[in-house]
Amino acid sequence: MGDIRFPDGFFWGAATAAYQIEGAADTDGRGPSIWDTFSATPGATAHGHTGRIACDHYHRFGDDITLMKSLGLQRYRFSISWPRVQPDGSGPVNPAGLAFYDRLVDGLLEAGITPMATLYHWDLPQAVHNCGGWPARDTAYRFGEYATIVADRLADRVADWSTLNEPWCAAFLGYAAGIHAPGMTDPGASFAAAHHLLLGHGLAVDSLRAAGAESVSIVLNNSVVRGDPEAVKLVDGLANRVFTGPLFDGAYPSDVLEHAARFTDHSFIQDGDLDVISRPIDLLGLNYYNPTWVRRKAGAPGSAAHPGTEGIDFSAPSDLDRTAMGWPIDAGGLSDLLLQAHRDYGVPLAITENGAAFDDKADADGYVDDVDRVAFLDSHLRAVDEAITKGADVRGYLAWSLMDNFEWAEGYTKRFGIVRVDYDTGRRIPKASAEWYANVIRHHGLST
Ligand code: GBH
Repeated sequence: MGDIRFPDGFFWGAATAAYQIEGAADTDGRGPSIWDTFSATPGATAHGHTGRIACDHYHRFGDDITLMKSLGLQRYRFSISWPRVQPDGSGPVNPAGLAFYDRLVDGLLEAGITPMATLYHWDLPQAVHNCGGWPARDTAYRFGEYATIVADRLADRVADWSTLNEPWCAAFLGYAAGIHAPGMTDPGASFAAAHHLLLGHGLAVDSLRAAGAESVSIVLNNSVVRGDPEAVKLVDGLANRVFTGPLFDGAYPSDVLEHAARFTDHSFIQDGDLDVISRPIDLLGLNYYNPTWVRRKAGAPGSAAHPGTEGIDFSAPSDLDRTAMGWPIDAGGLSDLLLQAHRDYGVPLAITENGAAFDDKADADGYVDDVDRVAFLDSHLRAVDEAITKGADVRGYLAWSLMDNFEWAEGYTKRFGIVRVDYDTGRRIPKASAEWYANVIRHHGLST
């Protein structure tokens, strides 16, 4: 094995999301989101943790930009909190909320870091939920309007935009499995939510184009599904094709519609919707953590996040190493993901999240020698290189995450950062993986 160099122009960075890092939940006129409500519900998150303070990035963003610069990050992917910008999710704009993202973007540009903004990373305004949330069609129109507000303000300085982060999680973890906000367990509602997320995406693409955005994308967490062909087809439909069919082919796959008919009459799909949903995009962002294994097994309960999968076993091979989340480690899945997407969608790709939680042990100075995370990132970057060598058009890589943060249902018990956050003091301490990553960026590749 020789040294690995990535293509000219291939970009390097890290990602975060608003609710996971900002804190300042009641500051400067921010309205409540479904994650404020959900995380305050007893039993919903580990130890009842919430994002009310999180990493206090809202007040520390200046130092965080300095940190990013010191690591040599070329790009920073963050999300914008809809309820900070529009506290009720419709009607009046909160000028102080928009001004925060103004300062963040200006600070990034001053530091020479290219901002990549995501409009929605799961923090739906509570007021929009109270009007029906994603299962209600109106939410898509509200999202399109919010997109216009944000794009009109920032698109003169932000070139790279994503509409949604992982609509699968928003729809199926939020409305079918109930493990994410708003905590519903109604499969029919989850299919309606998926459709309205897609419609909202299409409307937001129009908003972004009208404001002059240069590059418009959506971020998906496509599953690499391995196992029995019949089970693979079903789960691939529920995890991937239910989104990529409408987005890239302008139609729902008939097998997915037939399967979902058990839970819904599909009356939420209206004339013209698929034209809006399938507006051309410039880039597909893919988040990768691990593959999904499925096989027929009598009596298996299936996965609540994949409605109608009773009789399918979702367990991964027991010989694989696992992260602190219990997720199996399989770097090869990342090249499979990229090659499948390259073959099927005909659009440039980027890895918009990849990383892992490990059982970090900090020394007395707060330093973490996270050799396991370095090995994880190294093997996954080799998988990206392999996919590129085999022809995939991959434009860049973003590590998840810049820093430890509020890991949704797991609260602060799981750490994904390349930078440690001391939650008592708020101090940021780069881990060994951050130093290693800075070196990868400097060399534009890996040495063997
Ligand atoms: C990403 O989602 C998020 O974008 C980010 O905010 C988060 O912090 C990060 O990953 C780490 O969790 O089939 O029910 O067993 C992760 C996406 C996709 C992880 C589905 C778990 C299996 C769910 N996830 N996956 S299930």
